[in-house]
Amino acid sequence: MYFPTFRLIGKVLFLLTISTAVLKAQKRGPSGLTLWYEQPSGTTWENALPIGNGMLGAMVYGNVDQEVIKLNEHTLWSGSPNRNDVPETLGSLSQIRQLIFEGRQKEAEQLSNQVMFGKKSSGQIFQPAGNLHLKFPGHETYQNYYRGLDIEKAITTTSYTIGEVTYTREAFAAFGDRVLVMRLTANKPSQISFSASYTTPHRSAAIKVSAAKDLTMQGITSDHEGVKGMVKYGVISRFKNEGGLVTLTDSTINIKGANAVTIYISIATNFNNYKDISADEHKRALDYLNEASSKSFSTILNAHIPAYQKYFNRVKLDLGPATAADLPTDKRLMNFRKVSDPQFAALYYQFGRYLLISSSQPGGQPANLQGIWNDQLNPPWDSKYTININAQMNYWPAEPTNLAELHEPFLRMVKELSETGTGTARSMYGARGWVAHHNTDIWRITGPVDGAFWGIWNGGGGWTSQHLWEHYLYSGNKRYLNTVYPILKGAATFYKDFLVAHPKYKWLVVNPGTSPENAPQAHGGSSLDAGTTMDNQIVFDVFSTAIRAAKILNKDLKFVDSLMQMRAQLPPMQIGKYGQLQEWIDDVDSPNDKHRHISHLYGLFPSNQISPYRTPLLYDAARNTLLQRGDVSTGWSMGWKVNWWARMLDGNHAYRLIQNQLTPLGVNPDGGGTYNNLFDAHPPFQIDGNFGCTSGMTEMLMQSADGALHLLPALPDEWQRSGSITGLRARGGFEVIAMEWANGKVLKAVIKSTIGGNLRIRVPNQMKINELVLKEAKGENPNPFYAIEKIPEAIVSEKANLSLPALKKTFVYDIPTRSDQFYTLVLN
Ligand code: FUC
Repeated sequence: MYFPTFRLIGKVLFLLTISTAVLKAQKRGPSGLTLWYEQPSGTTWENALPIGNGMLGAMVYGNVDQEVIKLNEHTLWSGSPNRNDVPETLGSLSQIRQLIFEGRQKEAEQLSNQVMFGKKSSGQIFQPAGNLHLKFPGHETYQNYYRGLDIEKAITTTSYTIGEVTYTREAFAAFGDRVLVMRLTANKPSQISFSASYTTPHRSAAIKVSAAKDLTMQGITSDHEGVKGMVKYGVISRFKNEGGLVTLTDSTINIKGANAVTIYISIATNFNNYKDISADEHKRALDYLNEASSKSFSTILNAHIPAYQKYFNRVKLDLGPATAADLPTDKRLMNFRKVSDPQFAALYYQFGRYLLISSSQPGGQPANLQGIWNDQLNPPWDSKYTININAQMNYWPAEPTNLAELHEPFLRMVKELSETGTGTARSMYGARGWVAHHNTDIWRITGPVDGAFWGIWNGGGGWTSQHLWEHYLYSGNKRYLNTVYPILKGAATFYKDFLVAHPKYKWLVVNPGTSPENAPQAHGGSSLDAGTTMDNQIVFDVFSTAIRAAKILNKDLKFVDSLMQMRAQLPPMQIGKYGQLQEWIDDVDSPNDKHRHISHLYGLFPSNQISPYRTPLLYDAARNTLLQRGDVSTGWSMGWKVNWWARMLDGNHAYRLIQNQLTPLGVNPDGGGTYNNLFDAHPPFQIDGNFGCTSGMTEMLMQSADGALHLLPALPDEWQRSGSITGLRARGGFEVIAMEWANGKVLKAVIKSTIGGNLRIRVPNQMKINELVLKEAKGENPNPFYAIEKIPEAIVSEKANLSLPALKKTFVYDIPTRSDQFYTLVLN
């Protein structure tokens, strides 16, 4: 029998299946690297999709009849050049120190609050530029809605259908041009009709349509905490219509019946640098606009994609199958902690890299607490730079995920802090060198902010300065080291002058200090102390890097001697009665303390003072501390924990943290999570959690801080089966061009040496090179980039119950390398 209708139905079904598959594939991008949704953002900022080119940022809502694009520019900050040093501190310094040494921390805190705080600005605010609105009459009802952010191309798309017409909007922050661009099209002619206007949360801004038919907005940023707002900004949007009619009012641009429209948005300020705001913002914005708008949409887009991909494509990550890629991103997020979706973890990883590329470009400002995206006049913590963890965390992925150039804005900020911080060290503490406390802003303030509990901590300079050293360790560029050496020396000089002998222990300690934002019960709820573990670890690193840099550059040998002598008098790390790494100089930690900051594990990550191979007791104590503090916490805290568990070589625990972090906000009781647009939730949104997790995932796959280039140090069961990564960078100028694994074993690793030297590699299985089975290496790695300072023996409480770690067998090989050569290792 022959049933033609059945065959027809079959054919239609077949075609339908094919076209749905094609549509789905289009939605999620060819490699699944698209965030996409089936509904508009509505009024929720954390639903909108971020675009940015380091100088400009925008959140695209994808709302259908009332589109909104929230605009940012990297230098648009409240206030003006100012300093917040408190010279009155010097007169009370010895009294504050004395009180702390006597165990009267609360009194020391009260005195510090009187003397040091409440007089000066606690830092200025990263402020928004305003909003561009596009109103589409008659678009209230629609079908086939889609919006997505393709992070392989750095472009957002919104599309929907009304009747027979499919409308598409594409938007991106141009790499190569200094504008945001949006293009509106339809699949039928003469369909694009809308009116465009601005709104702004700023109190006063002049909005008008200019003689050149541009939509313009000019304003000035806020006064804040006694500092006059003097950053002037201009926003200029130009509308290029293809067909149709343009009419204008004083403050709106109306377009009717166009075939397509391209919108160019330019934003600029008068900011030149932290001391100089004398530029002409309007001329700047107009120059950028004229330059860009002379080019077509496709010309700008064709330049944009390769300029962006120059960074993005350096790392490709495959963690396993895209089992759930057909689901929209918010649904995948909802499911992630319950199902296996390794490709979602890879998407999140790459989203972290996308965010860094989009919010931190050479010549621009460093990524702030929200990257470059903020729509509020008074955002949480001013969206500024908190340098007792958060700003540093933003830059953890920069070197290993092959975005070293994007470290530049942060490194330049450290240089500028060393300039302003010299005055702070002198006037507040009578010390040479430079210092920064726990916050800074675009004006590079280095004085204390908020209150003694948080702000008296003075390790911000020491810690941020270590990024300069790390940048050198990855590149091996001696000329660069020479240029930053004075900053490293200055950070060490500050501590040389500032350290005092502890009357009870005789060690040299930072006083006053804190262990950021935490306080033991035993100190009456005060955070102030002398010789906290984190402060000791930071000073140890600051001295060690200054010593090593000076030796490499063959300079300041007397200075080196004095630092070595002082370093030997720093407190060693201590292990307390609960088997924990002590946070304080006395054994006063509580095993029930769940505080989000675990500052004393700075020594485990980002530093390398605690190691499973070199310091097993400290390693066990750090593990106990991590277990006592628990997993779920604020977003960034969980991001840091991914890195710590990776350094613990415990991939499964690190993975649990990723699951906790990749949980919709509100599900973790008392903890953060992730918003629909994959922004990390403290809550509120803080970008550090995104960057921290991307860094942590890198540490799970590769580490290079502990004497070797370690492949697959902490691979969780979830990613064991098979996977690959390309382009990671390791210390000593090595690049892991490609690595493939299966069943937890490294199948193949191609490593490029850029500067030569011994490649010591640590792997979970035996490997061979050129058919030669490698011999296991012994002793210290002779490569100077892998040299590690000897850590003083820990002091261990008699009550501490410690167990030496049972480490998985690894294989360690030495391969002598030459610069610009490739080395291929394969599974034996
Ligand atoms: C530190 C943290 C807070 C927050 C703020 C920006 O003060 O303790 O949790 O992340 O920075």
